[in-house]
Amino acid sequence: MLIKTKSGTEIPSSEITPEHIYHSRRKFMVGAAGAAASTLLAACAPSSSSPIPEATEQPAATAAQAATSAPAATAKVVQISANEDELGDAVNSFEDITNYNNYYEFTTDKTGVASLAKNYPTSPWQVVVDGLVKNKRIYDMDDLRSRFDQEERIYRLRCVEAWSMVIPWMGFPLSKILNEVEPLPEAKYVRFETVYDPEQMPGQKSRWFNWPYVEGLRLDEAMHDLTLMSTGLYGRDLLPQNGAPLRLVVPWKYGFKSIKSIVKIELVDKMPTSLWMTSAPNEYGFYANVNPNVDHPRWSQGTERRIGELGRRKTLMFNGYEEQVASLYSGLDLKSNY
Ligand SMILES: Nc1nc2c(c(=O)[nH]1)N[C@H]1C(S)=C(S)[C@@H](COP(=O)(O)O)O[C@H]1N2
Ligand SMILES: [Mo]
Repeated sequence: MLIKTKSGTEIPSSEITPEHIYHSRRKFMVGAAGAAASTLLAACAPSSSSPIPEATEQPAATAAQAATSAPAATAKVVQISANEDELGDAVNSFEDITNYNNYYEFTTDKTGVASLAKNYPTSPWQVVVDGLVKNKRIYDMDDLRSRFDQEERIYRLRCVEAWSMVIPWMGFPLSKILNEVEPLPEAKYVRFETVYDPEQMPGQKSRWFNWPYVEGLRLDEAMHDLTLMSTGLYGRDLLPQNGAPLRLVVPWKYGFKSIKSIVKIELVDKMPTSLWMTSAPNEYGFYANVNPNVDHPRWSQGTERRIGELGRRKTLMFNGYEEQVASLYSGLDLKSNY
């Protein structure tokens, strides 16, 4: 690929710092920079309503609940280092990101998650990292925040339901945890588990799903620098609806891989079975790489609706991260390994 410089000359992208890395690796000072540098972005985004009926992840038989409207998030002052991603796509508003969510532990209604999750207690919180590792560990959140620098990563999030957003996450690469616990040679996959708390998570009383929510990655995917453990967005700690206090973000895969509110990370030798593989194995596979050429059995994956935009845009191979991740899948048939 050739990259145009400001002077108009073209240079091979291999000879310069990839723009993605330039944009996404800026270390971000949380709080300290103060209000002077903060950007007022949240209050003026277009509404996310669309006349196009949305696809839905749920098994076809599950009836969606009636939409209710959530109160708008109150915090307006937000702080990020750039308001677009490396492709020039605008970041979504704080309002959209915190009021249009998939979090089936609370409800299958995307606009109802924020109010139902609002008071979910996310502190204190511990994360167990065990399985096939040399050093088993239990981290608490303060521990994770102080051990690993928080950086900002502006990533596209592409839901398998064919809508998308651009989100300025805060967090640190998952590889930092993995390097600390030291996977044993037999470890081939990483399995993640969300908290199980049906008393406070009404959706977990639904027997449609095999709770708790589980997801998995191959170890090399988990070690990839793009794979993020997120603790915040827009320069603030995550709100419950976005998976506080700790969630995974894998930007080249469909959103359902990015599991929320993680309490357990386990290194294993066999491919983990995710909640979605149990619910609808013919629709949601283990890999779940964003791929416009492999349709969902019930809808096309060729285009998507960017929240806040009218019309649709083309879905990009690996959600636009092809250069960084395609080599992970050389020799793998992406149609059967969906
Ligand atoms: N535990 C858990 N994690 C989850 C989900 C969920 O229902 N439960 N939904 C997934 C789906 S389908 C998407 S698209 C993203 C949405 O993340 P967001 O609400 O922060 O945008 O979270 C993913 N992680
Ligand atoms: Mo999703």
